[in-house]
Amino acid sequence: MVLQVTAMPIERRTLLRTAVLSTVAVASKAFAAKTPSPKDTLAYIIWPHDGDRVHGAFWCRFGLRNMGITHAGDATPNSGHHHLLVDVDEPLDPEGPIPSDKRHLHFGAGQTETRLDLPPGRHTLQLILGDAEHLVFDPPVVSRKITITVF
Ligand SMILES: [Cu+2]
Repeated sequence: MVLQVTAMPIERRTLLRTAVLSTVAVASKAFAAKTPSPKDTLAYIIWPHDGDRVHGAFWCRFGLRNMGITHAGDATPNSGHHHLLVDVDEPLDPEGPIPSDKRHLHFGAGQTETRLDLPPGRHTLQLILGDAEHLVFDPPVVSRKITITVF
């Protein structure tokens, strides 16, 4: 098989490679088909504010403009559920679902607030909306990342 390819005129090999590459590109594009988010959507953290100092456990309140909140698994257009990223610096995998662990909190019941009890020190908080399958929207609906200090 390899010998046959090598024996081909160069033009033919290039064509073949191009065909294979474009098939891969189409496949990954189809796989990456994302749920669209409407224009002018805004996710934002209502409370606390960037730079706040909070004492002990606190309520974090989630804001969302121009889209609705629903539970995980519901694919109603223009709606999703909140995720709160706590001290997450690495970018999310744009193809995969939002991870679920102590730093990636899912609010699949449609919650718009949560009580956080973080250890003393500086922390970052950022909201990102996920679709029915916990995938990021296109374009992503993500809040500004805020930094707070717990004491
Ligand atoms: Cu989720």
